[in-house]
Amino acid sequence: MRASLKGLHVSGAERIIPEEEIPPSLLELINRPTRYDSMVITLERIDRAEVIEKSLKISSYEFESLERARSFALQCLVDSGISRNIAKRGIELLARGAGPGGKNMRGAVLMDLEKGTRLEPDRERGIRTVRVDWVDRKRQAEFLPKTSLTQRSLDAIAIATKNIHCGVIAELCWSDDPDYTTGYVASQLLGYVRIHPLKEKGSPIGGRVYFIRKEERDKIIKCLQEKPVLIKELCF
Ligand code: PML
Repeated sequence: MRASLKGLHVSGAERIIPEEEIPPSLLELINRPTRYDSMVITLERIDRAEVIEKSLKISSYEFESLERARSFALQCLVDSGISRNIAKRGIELLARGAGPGGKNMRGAVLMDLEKGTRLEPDRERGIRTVRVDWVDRKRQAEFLPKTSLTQRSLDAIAIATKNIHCGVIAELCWSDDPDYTTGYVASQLLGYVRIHPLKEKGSPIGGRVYFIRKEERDKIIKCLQEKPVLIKELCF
């Protein structure tokens, strides 16, 4: 599902479900964005998906200021194997809007972790991680009230888990929703590290940066866009 308001993207979500769950899922997705004037829903048949047993391991950190939270995110990227300069470049890029003219991109930036150059074929579109969901989303959602996680976290954890599975070395993300200020760094080494606040409340600027090895670009793009992946369980 993709929804927009006055030509701007406001919400997107994806489900991999058995056929009988299509009607309730449609209802859920239609009610997901609070405001929109246009919505596109696409249904596609998938015959087989790879199952990953556990998501990345989740941890959460709270900071009293944006500066401290961003410098922690920087350290997480460095600890994940990204050089300080390149990690800084990724944070600065997201902070000013990675698309043309400082706008948000529809998908993620692919950043060469050696040189910091951008590798996505289209800078407006970016790369979207699709075809990923939970084996039993409802069951995973039952954990949410016992934690600080949200439905949005559930989607983001699935995306980040697939990204790392596909060969992304580290990911940096914060939302373009002006009211949602929690973001994360994800990597094989650190897991899914939630960080609050990674942006100022009210700011509509957000997105994702995937740090990758240049020589793996085509293989990673194919995996992110084509390989169906289902994740069994949240890992705490
Ligand atoms: C988005 O897709 O809007 C970004 C979601 C970030 C989720 C962070 C979290 O709550 O774990």
